This record gives sequence, structure tokens and C-alpha cells, in this order.
Amino acid sequence: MLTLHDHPRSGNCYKVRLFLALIGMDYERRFMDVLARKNQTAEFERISAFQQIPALVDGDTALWDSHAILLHLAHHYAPAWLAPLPRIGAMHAWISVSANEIANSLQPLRLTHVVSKAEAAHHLGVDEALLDMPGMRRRTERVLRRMDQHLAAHDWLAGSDAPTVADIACYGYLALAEEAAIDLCAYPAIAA
Ligand SMILES: N[C@@H](CCC(=O)N[C@@H](CS)C(=O)NCC(=O)O)C(=O)O
Repeated sequence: MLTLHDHPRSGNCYKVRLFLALIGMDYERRFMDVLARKNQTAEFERISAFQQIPALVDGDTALWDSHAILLHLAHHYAPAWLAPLPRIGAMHAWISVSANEIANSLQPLRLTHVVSKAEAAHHLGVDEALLDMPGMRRRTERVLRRMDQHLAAHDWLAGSDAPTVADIACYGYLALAEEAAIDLCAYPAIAA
């Protein structure tokens, strides 16, 4: 049985829950109250090196990071969600977009909308006065524009015939864009 350390409001955890649902795998969901800092224990650090969720325990293997978990699940249980070899680099590039461009724009922007500014600043490791919401919005709009251009010409991000874990990785926070006051109607290929 798989065990997912999870929080219902976390977009990174949502990616993993969505993928587990799509591949039809049972798992036990363990609530980790990161907002109450319940993750900051040595015990949880043995599962998740940065004490972050999502973290997945699969038998003897403990994994952290939504992208590592998606790749682990696809390799072990759902290889159809990996791009064919000629597109494997493109799949990893879009996973990196999720882990970098989206994680540094839409993800923190949404956080500043769904928790208090003080809480958001704590989680982002910055002084509250230095929270740069216009900057986050600009970076979000830039990544969404590029992604929209790409999806206008491709059905799926890796350019393959079927979705891959890269689509799940990027979709996690796109699905929550409204909570960051971003209207995806402005990005028709993403919305489609
Ligand atoms: N690179 C990680 C980032 C995970 C992450 O940011 N987790 C947040 C919740 S969405 C968290 O655990 N925050 C609590 C903390 O850092 O103390 C991933 O993609 O899973």
C-alpha cells in the first residue's frame, strides 16, 4: 500500500492525488498540517528531506517532491504516462517548467491569495514587506503566454500523442489559477 503525506490545499499534493486517481491506484492519505508547522519534525525529515509535502512511502522507498513522485509512479506502475524516447527530453523540460517557472510564479502568487501575507512570507522564506506580488504576476503571465503558444501547436506538452506526467506536473497549479486571480480565458490553448 502507498502512503501519501498530504494537505488538501497543496497544489503539489494535488498533482500526485490526480495522477494516482488517473492510474487507478489505491493509497492511504495521511494529513500533514503544514500550516500548523506539524511537518517540522525529525521523524518527518526521515521521509522528506526538506520536511515538505507531498511525500510518498511506497514499501521500503520514501520519496519527496511532486515531480520525483510522478516519475516514480509512472516508471513503476504506469509507463504509458512516460513520453516515447524521441520526446523524453521535452517531457523533462516541461517537468522543469513546473519545478522552476511555475513554482516561482503562479505557485507563490496563489499562496499569497489563499493564506495570510504573513503566512505566505513565512513559507516563501522572505520578509513580508519584500513579497513581490506584481513580480509574481508578471512571471506568471510570461510562463502562461509561452505555455499557451506551445499548446496552440501541440495537444500535449511533450509533443507526444498522449498526455505524460509533464502535463500532470504543470496542470497542478494551472487548475488552481483562479485562486490566484488569474483568468485562464486569456490563454485559450491552456484552457482547452
Ligand atoms: N519541490 C517540491 C515543493 C513542495 C512544496 O513546496 N511543498 C509545500 C506545500 S505545497 C510545503 O510542504 N510547505 C511547507 C514547508 O515548506 O514547511 C514539490 O514539487 O513537491
